Amino acid sequence: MKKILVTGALGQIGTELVPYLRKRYGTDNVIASGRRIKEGYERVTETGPFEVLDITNREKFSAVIKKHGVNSVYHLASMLSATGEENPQALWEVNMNGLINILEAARECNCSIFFPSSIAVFGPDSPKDKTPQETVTRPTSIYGISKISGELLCDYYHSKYGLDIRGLRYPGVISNDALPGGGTTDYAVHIFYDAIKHGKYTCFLEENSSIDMIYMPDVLKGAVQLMEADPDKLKHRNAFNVSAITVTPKELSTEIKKHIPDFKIDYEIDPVRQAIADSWPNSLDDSAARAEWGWNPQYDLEMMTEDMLRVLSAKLNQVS
Ligand code: AKB
Repeated sequence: MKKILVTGALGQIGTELVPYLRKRYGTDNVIASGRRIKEGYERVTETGPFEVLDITNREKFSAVIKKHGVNSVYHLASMLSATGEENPQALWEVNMNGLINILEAARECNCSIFFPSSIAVFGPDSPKDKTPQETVTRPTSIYGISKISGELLCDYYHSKYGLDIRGLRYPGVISNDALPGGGTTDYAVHIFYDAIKHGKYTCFLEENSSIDMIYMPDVLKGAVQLMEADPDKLKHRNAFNVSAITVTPKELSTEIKKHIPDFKIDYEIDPVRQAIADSWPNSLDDSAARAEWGWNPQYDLEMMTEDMLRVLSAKLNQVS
């Protein structure tokens, strides 16, 4: 029987992954965890087991794993690219030392691990378009450096200790429940909130900055599909490129305008986030994920935009 621990359960992905996993594997078999209990997140903290857990605390982490008999960890806790540039040392502590703690605890209990990596592993020397699965990486952001180091460390723990560690390189994640915190791709979520609330959005990236995105239902489906995939079919196992939507701020605003004709976008470029975006691929080649475990995202730009506006309009109108 699966006993799953989710770290970072109150983050953008965790808030939706926990209910998804609880529905699939049973409420009591999915233990959510986060650094503190946050108000407004009762849908995660009060609908099943929840542990207050700082991943930099190795002893507490091992104790939680043992207490619940955990045999699989979805390790989502991470600092993102923009906040990482404000405090690189703090990012290293969370992203790298946190990961080592999880790998070590997993080694004791032979847990499987899901480790989300990112398009941030690529850098200015990587091919820009349809960036291949295997190519030059050499990231320049501290976040990207932590993610490529994490990928290598996960591969090492697999080959050295036989741990079953799998993971994806996420592009920007678009969702309508918890907001993303401190990423370069966050514009693609904020634009929807501002379009509905104010009819306009000021974007911190240039209009033609192309970055790949995926919509949350595909994120959830992909993570579980990879973790349930037949290991004999996985040539890579870890760090799969995945993508669904290749888009620029201008193209996204044009799509939103089809639904909100008066919507306006202007630009106030944030040099830190623009430099990060410029160092990342314009688009990814995700053929390895498609071939090895059947990655097949459902949502394209049109479907995602329509769904985001429908769900968020209902939610925001309810609040006001
Ligand atoms: C970020 O923008 O930092 C993240 C990512 C692409 O990993 N959303």
